[in-house]
Amino acid sequence: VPEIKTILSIQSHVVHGYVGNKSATFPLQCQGWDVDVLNSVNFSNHTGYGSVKGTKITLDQLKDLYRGLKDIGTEYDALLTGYIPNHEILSYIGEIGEDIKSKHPESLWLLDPVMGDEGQLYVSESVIPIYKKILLGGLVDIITPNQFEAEILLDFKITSIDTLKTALKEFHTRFKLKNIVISSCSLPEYPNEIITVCSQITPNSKIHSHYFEVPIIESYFTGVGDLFSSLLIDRVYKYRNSDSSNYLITSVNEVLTIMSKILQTTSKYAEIKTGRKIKSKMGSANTMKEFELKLIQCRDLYGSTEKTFNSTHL
Ligand code: PXL
Repeated sequence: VPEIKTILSIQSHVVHGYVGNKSATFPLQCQGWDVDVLNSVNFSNHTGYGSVKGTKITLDQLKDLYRGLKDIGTEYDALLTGYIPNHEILSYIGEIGEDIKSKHPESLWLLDPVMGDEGQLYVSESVIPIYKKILLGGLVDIITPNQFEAEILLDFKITSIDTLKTALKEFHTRFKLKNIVISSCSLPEYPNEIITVCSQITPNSKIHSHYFEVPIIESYFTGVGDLFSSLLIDRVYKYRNSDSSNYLITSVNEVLTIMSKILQTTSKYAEIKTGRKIKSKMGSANTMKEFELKLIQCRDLYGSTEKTFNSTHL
């Protein structure tokens, strides 16, 4: 009988579409994870539609649910945390992380500090100091900020390969983080690509950083980061004890390879349905619907170990 791993995933729920837990759960299940799904919000759809209904979890509700999980004795091999709308909830999720890690120090915590993108914050500003506090607590194994989120956590702008290197060093030294993946960076040195960077501390305490140049697919996708972190936590969990100096690069390469196919598939379906190429974020709700990630159509991809990207030492 294949071993089933257990993960607690704390992210958004949307009734329609694929962001947050709706984006992470199915791929994780396909990879043999028992996913305990704790929803930080219960929305009709993602916020990019311009129109959204629903509710956010309250602190009391969250405490109640976690107490319920403790009462029945749940245990986890991994914890995945994503979009958390406010600082009280985030603070308590910090405590949940501490609780899980105290029971199983070897469990893996991937924290995606979802705060915004391209200069725009889409959570309350009050979460910023709490994210910093959680990271300084030393229990998070891997973070996956985008460029904007990395800049917020470090209080400086990433504008070049040099400042990117400084950013990674700061994450490793100030926040004592072992693994960092900056999922998407736009740098003037690479006008036609998105840069994905991964950096890890080797067993002899050296910083090992690599980047991948990922061709930009001009379109409008949402939930991409959530899918990325779900595929990544699976790979890192599987590979971290095998090839200790390179597991992060291998993991990121496999995830980028799958992501690239999913985005191409999503784009293709959307173009066929709408009859045109869509490159801007401004769209009607009907167009937005066509750009929901094609996670079901792509169900055979999640286990792929293909690696089509080249990494460059930073
Ligand atoms: O993918 C990030 C995300 C998470 N949760 C909700 C969102 C979004 C992005 O739009 O709207 C509710």
